[in-house]
Amino acid sequence: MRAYFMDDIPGDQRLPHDSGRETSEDALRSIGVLHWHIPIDGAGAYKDEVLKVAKEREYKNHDVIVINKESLGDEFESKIKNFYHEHMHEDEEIRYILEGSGYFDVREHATESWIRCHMSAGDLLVLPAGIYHRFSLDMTNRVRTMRLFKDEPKWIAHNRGKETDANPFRTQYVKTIEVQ
Ligand code: KMT
Ligand code: NI
Repeated sequence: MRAYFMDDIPGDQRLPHDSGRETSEDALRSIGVLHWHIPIDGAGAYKDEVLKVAKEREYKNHDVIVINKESLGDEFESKIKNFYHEHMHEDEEIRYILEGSGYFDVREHATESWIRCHMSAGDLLVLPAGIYHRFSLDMTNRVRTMRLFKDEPKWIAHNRGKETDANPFRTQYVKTIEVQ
């Protein structure tokens, strides 16, 4: 995974938008974002490894989603739009890339900058509850991802706005990162 600050140049969300400013795993950790690389091996040991992380963090469910035009059909445009709308969840979320690549953008609270995490097969990302983020395909237009859920496999996104800013999970997140 490569993580860097995005540039502010308008254009296709699937382009890299690379400002050239790198960020570090430490900087990501300071906003509650964790990354592991668990290589996909033919024997399937990666699965045990991912599920072990999930169990340690008390996850109960997971699913696998293929994000591309062919697999999502009529839902493709609306899904892509919703994923890229800045949002947060009331649960922590884990995403593990099985095939292909894509971008998870996370908002650095102190600077309001977007940090772009370019994830590819074997990358696992933990996004804390309450962090503003979004997802985009890259120019390859396809990703197969395991989504791990603390509870039922539902995907409730709270789009950024006044109401979401006051959501207790959001205010708790902001408090947690500010004391560091
Ligand atoms: C999210 O929470 O933004 C997503 O799950 C995006 C789709 S998973 C690649
Ligand atoms: Ni999300």
